[in-house]
Amino acid sequence: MLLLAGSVWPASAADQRAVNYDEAKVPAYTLPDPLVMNDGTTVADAAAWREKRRSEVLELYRTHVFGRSPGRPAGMTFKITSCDRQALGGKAMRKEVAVFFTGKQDGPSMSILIYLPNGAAKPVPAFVGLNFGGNHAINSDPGITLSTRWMRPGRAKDGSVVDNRATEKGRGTEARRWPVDMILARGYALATIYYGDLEPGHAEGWKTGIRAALGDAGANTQFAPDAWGAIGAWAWGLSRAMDYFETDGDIDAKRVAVMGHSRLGKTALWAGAQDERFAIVISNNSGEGGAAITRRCFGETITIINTAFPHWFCANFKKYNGRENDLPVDAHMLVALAAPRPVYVASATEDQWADPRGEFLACKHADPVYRLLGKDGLGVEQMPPPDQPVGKTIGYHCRTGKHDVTDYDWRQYLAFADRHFGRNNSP
Ligand code: GTR
Repeated sequence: MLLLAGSVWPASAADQRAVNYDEAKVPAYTLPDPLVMNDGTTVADAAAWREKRRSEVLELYRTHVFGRSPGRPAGMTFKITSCDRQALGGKAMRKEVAVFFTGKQDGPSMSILIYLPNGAAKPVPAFVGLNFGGNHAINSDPGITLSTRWMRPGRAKDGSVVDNRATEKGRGTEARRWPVDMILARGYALATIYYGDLEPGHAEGWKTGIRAALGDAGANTQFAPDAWGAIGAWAWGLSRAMDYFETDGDIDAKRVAVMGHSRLGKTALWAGAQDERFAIVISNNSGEGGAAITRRCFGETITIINTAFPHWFCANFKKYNGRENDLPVDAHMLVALAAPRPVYVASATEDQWADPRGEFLACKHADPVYRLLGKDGLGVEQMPPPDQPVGKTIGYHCRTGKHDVTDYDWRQYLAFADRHFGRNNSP
């Protein structure tokens, strides 16, 4: 299967006919109120959100959408496998850290690639995100270890086909989405992990991923209806990276922003929802199952996503195919699970598949939770024109262009992090 742009990928011709891109045809819907408890009573104050309602919403997401993930494995160990203090022409320290989930070096593991800005006062704040193409794809730095995991077949920069083994040609193929120099120049570290270390990105990927190695896969054929899907597995890996950051004196683990694009944007939202150690949560073009209001049935729908990617969510989520209104949550509640921490949602004008307006509305309807917690939330009522970032503790923009991560997006994330981390280095 070749990697296709996320903006146009309905599962079949029939699904394609069913896709709605007409605002006038968005059905009438009522969103579940994030501030109404399961028993019908209203959340009266910040303490009630923190102590009761937040866990209820999290539990609803676990049961119906992403499934339940295990915690930190007891025997997990870390090993620095490489360190170069003069990487990228002297600009950065590059570290690679192996995380052995069961403590066994031949057991399930992931590799974290970290760049730290040289000359910055330590510990530094950091961005962490999963990548699609292997750590070696995020920069052409020849010092990055080539991934030995399964790779999605694709094309190298010279146009030649890269098969499912990483080769030298794969280096830097995703660099466009990872402006390492810009991030370092602003005084942030960047940490990234290949998502395939946790679970390769295809329907059978779980068999060689951590869900089989650590989860409740049993005979490797059946998952419990609320057991974690692939997104749960990927998000779990981000929390294990956070476990590592807490041990690394170069990184300020209290100032880590988790960021992801597309399916990995859904993953970043879910990681940030479950793990409050992430200080900022950033969703780039996450769309259906991420930041887009699913009840709008605009662009990708639950049926389409569960058909094309049956492995992403828990089995229970399939009950909501074509029954969006019965789902006890919607995307505004996923955004609100970041509260009171800053959360940023980014859309793109040509990414109608991900429903930019639905992503904006999720921010807007998360706003009451932020306000209850004494934060200033989104602070606007209307969706802003393209390329006009808005918001306070909830940030939002809709960039001109396609489903992608661009320097424009990163500039907004850096400025947002600067503001919330009390840094004054915005250009
Ligand atoms: C699309 C999918 C989106 C998005 C994207 C990706 O085709 O429909 O929900 O997640 O793939 O992650 O590549």
